[in-house]
Amino acid sequence: MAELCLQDKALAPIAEKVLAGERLSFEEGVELYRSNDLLALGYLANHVREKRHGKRTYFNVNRHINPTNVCVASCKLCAFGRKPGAPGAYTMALEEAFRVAGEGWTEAITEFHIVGGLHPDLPFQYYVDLLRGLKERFPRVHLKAFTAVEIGYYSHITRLSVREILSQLKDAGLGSLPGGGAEIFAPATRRIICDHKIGAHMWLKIHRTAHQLGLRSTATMLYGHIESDEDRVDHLLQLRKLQDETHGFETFIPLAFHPANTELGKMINRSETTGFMDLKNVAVARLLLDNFPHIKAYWIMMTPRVAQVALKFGADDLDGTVVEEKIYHDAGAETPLGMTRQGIVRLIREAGQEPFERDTLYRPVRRTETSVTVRV
Ligand code: V47
Repeated sequence: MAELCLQDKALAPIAEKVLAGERLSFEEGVELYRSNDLLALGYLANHVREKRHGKRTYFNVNRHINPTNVCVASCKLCAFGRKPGAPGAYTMALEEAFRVAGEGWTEAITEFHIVGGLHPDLPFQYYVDLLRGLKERFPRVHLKAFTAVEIGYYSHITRLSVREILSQLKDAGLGSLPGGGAEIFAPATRRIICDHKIGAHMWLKIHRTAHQLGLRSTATMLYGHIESDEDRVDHLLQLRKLQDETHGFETFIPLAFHPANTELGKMINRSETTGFMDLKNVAVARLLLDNFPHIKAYWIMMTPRVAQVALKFGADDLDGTVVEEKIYHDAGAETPLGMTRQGIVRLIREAGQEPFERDTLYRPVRRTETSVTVRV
């Protein structure tokens, strides 16, 4: 404790617990969010991060693919979804999706991150064929695809169980689930920001089922809109509880709300989150989610500058090359659409840390001039 100078004395008992490796309670989580002693939060979160990972910072070379933005839901938080036939609405034919997947191939991508809208007319078979076709063309690329919200929708339109949907997608090449659609679990807030989405119970059930089928997944939380400190802590502790049960989550990613072009942005008339809030969310997540191996700084959402600093506030993973991002850029993000491998490595090195290229399952990726291998 000698190195830690607390400005907020209320943090002292929590700091003792963190340094002793003890689990924090709901009330202590709220206390962390209420505190403005950002450097103390960062010190404690970095302590936990370094105990787990030392100076190692993970990153991956991935590509996002959004096969359609047509969506039957009208979530107030979203600027990406379009109604059928509306200006800017698009749906990729399978061949087009395969072509898009191959663009930017020089970076030797190890992961496709695939999410899209809830399309009213595409049959479930489209998604099965999409995965199967990608796997045939890019057999070594991991397919991280479809948020729990999309999985729930496929179950709804086919009347098949979640387990059956996930099993069919797994057979077609699904490797893991991304963490989108979690937003905020607290029902009163969730009803306002995304009343058309599945509820918390269903989101958690889908991830639980995926874990039972041997799939790994990630989890997210959307902050910086109308949620309270209690909502955030409740969200994180529900994730922690499921992780105690399944140990299937690899990573947690705090996502900052981008208000431009969204109904919610108009309602709350608030600008984007600040660096202070972004760093606090990374640090508190690292402190509360004691059973999550990784905390990711998603530079697209928090800017490369803040994401780099987040590596000293609890984050151990910097996502990713991305190549072409749509969800945040439709909501006004001014970050680039993607970053090179070298750009990511530079951010990590200049933070005094050691870049470690991983695949989706955190296995090391080794590159030579002509080949890329994943050590299993
Ligand atoms: O679920 C949508 C969010 C998520 C907005 O799993 C918005 O590794 C801010 O989940 N402002 C999709 N956020 C992205 C996502 C993700 C990103 C990176 C890595 C991983 C992972 C997952 O984006 C949605 C929603 O929470 N979102 N609209 C908006 N206006």
